Amino acid sequence: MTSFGDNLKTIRTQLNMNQKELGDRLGVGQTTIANYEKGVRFPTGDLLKRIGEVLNVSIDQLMGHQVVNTAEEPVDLKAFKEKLKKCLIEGNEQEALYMIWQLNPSKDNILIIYEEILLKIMVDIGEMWERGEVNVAVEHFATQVVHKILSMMSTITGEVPKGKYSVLCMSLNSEPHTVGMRMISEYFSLLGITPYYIGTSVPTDSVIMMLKNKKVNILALSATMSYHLDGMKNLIEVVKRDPSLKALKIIVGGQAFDHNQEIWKDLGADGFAKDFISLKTWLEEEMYIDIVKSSKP
Ligand code: B12
Repeated sequence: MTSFGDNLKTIRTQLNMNQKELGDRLGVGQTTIANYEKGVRFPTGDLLKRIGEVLNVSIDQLMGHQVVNTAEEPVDLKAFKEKLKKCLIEGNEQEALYMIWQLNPSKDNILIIYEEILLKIMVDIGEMWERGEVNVAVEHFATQVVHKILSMMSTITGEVPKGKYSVLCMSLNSEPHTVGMRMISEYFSLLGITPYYIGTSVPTDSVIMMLKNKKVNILALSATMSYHLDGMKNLIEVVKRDPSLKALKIIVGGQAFDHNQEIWKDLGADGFAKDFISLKTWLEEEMYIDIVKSSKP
């Protein structure tokens, strides 16, 4: 199988089209095309489809595939997950993105992709790391590709009606585990709640400023390692003490709560959710947000 970048270059030059001409047709710069051809970037969402249309070739030809399964065929989830995991472990980012793209991510299958595929792959990789079968570099690589997949999915799941609520999403202190919070933030977006995802290691005064400037309604905090729970408690205390943030609600989650799900109460939070569905229930039952009206999942 030849790479996407090589195929793009071959097909483009066969058509006597230079990088700028192709970029103009697609509404992107010449350097973007150059980066695709060098294999340092990969087109997300509709762009891959549009490249195929402009060059008059199928996506399979662009990807160098001879035979592919289409998303209309039922997907064997277990086999799919294993194949995708292999791509992540072997460093095959392009193939990984393409596999997800082929699933046609939509509001109807997004939770399956999150929970049955991406989450399970990350848990498997964690177990492989524990057994010494993969090293930290592989774990980091897989994480970065999952972040890319999440970005790609958010561009192709389609327009979601924007509601009046917004949420600031972050992990605590130097918590390096960010995929869970990122996924949850994408999920908020699908529910029509505008997310501001700010990652990890953000100083408290910047967090407070953003909560105020963006008039955020919900603060979502994630911790995986239990030693970040103290930091979570401190941040919650500061936020709750601020009179201008009285209406703000705080929801917490992450693997740090796996051993004792009740500790969120001691932290001063307004709620805890262990996964996507319990988050949706909390939003509906505690925040009285009418999710059904605004979006599908
Ligand atoms: C990738 C990874 C890393 C990467 C993180 C990169 C990144 N940018 O994320 C790196 C390599 C940096 C890393 C480092 C470490 N890791 Co690590 N890591 C993982 C791994 C393999 C995957 C994590 C992941 O992405 N999971 C998938 C996501 C989707 O799941 P999730 O985070 O649980 O999120 C879900 C829910 O929890 C919930 N949720 C999460 N946040 C929130 C927030 C809200 C508001 C809500 C409502 C819900 C919610 O929603 C999500 C969807 O259901 C896990 C294995 C595992 N079982 O998860 C180990 C794991 C978490 N790591 C572990 C360890 C021990 C470490 C290290 C301490 C290793 C070391 N000795 O150095 C360091 C941490 C050092 C530090 N500074 O704290 C252990 C933790 C065990 C524990 N609890 O004590 C695990 C479980 C591996 C293992 N089996 O031992 N790790």
